Amino acid sequence: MVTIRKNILSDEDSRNKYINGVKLLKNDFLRPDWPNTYDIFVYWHHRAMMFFTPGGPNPTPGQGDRNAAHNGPAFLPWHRWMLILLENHLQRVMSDPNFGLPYWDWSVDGELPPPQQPLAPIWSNDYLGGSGSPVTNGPFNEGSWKVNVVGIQGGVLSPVNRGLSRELGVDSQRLPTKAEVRAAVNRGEPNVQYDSEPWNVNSTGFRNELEGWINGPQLHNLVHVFVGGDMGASSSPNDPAFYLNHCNVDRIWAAWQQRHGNPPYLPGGNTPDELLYHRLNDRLRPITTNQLFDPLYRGNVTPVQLLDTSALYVYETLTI
Ligand SMILES: [Cu+2]
Repeated sequence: MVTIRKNILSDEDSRNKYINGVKLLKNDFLRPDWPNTYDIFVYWHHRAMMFFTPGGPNPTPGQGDRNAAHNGPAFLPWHRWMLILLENHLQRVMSDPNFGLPYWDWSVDGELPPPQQPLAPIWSNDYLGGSGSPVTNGPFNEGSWKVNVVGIQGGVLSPVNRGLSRELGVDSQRLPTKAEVRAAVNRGEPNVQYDSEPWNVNSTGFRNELEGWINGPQLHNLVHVFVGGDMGASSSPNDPAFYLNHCNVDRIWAAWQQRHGNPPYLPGGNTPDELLYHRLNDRLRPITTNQLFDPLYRGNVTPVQLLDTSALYVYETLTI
C-alpha cells in the first residue's frame, strides 16, 4: 500500500489522525512488560544517539561525535526508517493502512517575522498547542500527554512523570527560511554530493547541510533549537513535533533525490570500518542488538534499501 504524506496544515484528516494515533500509541503495549509503543521509539532514538560509531559508548561524548543516527551519513536513512516504522505502527493502532504521516513545512513559518513564528498555526490549540513547561493547551496538554523518560547529561535515560516541555522561539528566535532550504537542495550544483569526508559534522555535502551543522545550527538542527524544551534532548521524539519536523526533512531529501536524478548514497561499501553503521550496505543500528523490543526490529535494514521509497509512500508535493 503506497500512502501519501501530506502537509499537516492543509490536510485536516492527516492532522486528526496523527494526533489521535500518537495518543493511541501512548496506550499501546506490545507486551505487558514493555514500555508503551510510543515511548519505545524515544528509547530507540536515545540509544542510537548514545551509540558512538563504530566503537559504541564514548567515555567523553561530544555533541559533534558521529553516532548511529546523527552527525554522519546515516542521519537521513536512519530517520527515514524510524518514520516508516512509526507510520506502520500508527496504521496498525488506527486500523488504517492508508494513513500517511503528515509533514510540517517549517520554512513557511520561517518566512514570518520572528515574533510571529511561535504564534504560527502549528502551535495553536487545533494542532500541537504552544509553549510551556508543561504545555497547557492543545491536544498535548499536561492532562493528555505524559513524558515518561528523558535523556539527561551523561547520556542517561531517566524516568520522569510530567507534561511536555516547549520553549518556542527562545534558544533560536527563528525557523529556517525557504531560501535556506533551496540552498541546501541546490548545494554544489552541478556536482552534488550526498555526503563527503570526514563524514561527520565537518563534511561539506548535502547531508551535513540538511542536518544543520554547516554554519549551524540551521535547517533540521535549527528546528529542534527553535522548539526547545523536550525537543532539545536525546529523547526529542517525546514531542510529537519531532516526527513532523523529520517528515519534512525526509521530504527535502526526497526533493533533492528527485531534482538531481538520484545521486549515489555515500560512503559506498568499500570504505573503512570506522564508518560502520553509515555505509551504503551497513545495517542501520536497531534499538538493541539482542532484539529487545522485537516489533521495532526488522532485521537488517541498510541505507541502500531506503533510497527508493515509492513502494511505501510518496509526498503530496516535493516543491520546496
Ligand atoms: Cu534524531
